[in-house]
Amino acid sequence: MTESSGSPIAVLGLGAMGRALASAFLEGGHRVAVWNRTPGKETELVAAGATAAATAGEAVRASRLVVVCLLDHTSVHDVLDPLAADLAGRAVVNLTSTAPNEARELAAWAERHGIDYLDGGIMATPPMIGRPGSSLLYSGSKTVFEEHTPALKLMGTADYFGEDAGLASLYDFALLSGMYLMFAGFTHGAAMVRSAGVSAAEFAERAVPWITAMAQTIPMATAAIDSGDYTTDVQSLDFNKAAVDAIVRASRDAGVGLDVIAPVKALIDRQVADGHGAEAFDRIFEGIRPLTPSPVR
Ligand code: FVH
Repeated sequence: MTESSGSPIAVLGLGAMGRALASAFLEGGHRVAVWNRTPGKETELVAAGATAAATAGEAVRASRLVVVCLLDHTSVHDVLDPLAADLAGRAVVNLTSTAPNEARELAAWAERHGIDYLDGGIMATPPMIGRPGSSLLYSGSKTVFEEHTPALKLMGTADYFGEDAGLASLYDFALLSGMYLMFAGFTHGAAMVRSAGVSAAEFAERAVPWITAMAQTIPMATAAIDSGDYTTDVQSLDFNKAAVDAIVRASRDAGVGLDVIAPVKALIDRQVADGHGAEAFDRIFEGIRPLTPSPVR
């Protein structure tokens, strides 16, 4: 069974993201009850047709679907714990960023209280919500995902990863790790060229197409990482060690801190010291992977 387009939805938490989510539901034709701990953030939503609930419980009782977008795991418990009885039999979609084990803990809490729980990770900024490029990842209750897919799709693309409630945030945080390291790498490069008076804006004109082109080569690394066979006849770890050592020297000469590049050098050096210099760069995976990784599915 899927919900009707005008069905009521409660949105708990009206930070920048919660407001964007509530707007998307309103634009999609839903009746939306909104609540925030601190009053005042609901004004524009109410003008657009939302109902301001005096309490979180009031918003919950008006809706079968409850979307939660708060600061963190603790704030989710702060808000939901007193409402466990009201939430029983309803669907909670928690889009608050939580670590995977925190999402699993919330799913177990919800199960104990008869609440249908779907966890989600938002791969978008508030202005992107409901627009092309907005992607949301889900895991947990398949029933909730299937029943509410039309509403979920109002926020962005909706992908379901399985019953393990921690999987969506595992993907979320893994993707964010890549993003943070990419931005950190850009700032390192920007610091290097600043020594020659080049602005970050000018550097970005070169960096964006370069990083975009390099991102296209990521799939070439996956076979080695997934199989554990790092044999290569191009750009071995020895080759990369020479390159990164030169970047370290150039950074030092330019007066740039090594905080971003040093961990990359350390990962390469470790593999080379262990006798893997002839193998591919992707072997640095072996230096950081879980000691007992799950088999590749
Ligand atoms: N904004 C973004 O770009 C990112 C994109 C990816 C996903 N994140 C996550 O979304 C969650 C909410 O983010 P946000 O941008 O809405 O955050 P804030 O604007 O800081 O709003 C936080 C709301 O949480 C409320 N809150 C905090 N602590 C409590 C509490 N103990 N009890 C009740 N509510 C609480 C806060 O209320 P108030 O301060 O206005 O009273 C805001 O409504 C977050 O997990 C991101 O990581 C967004």
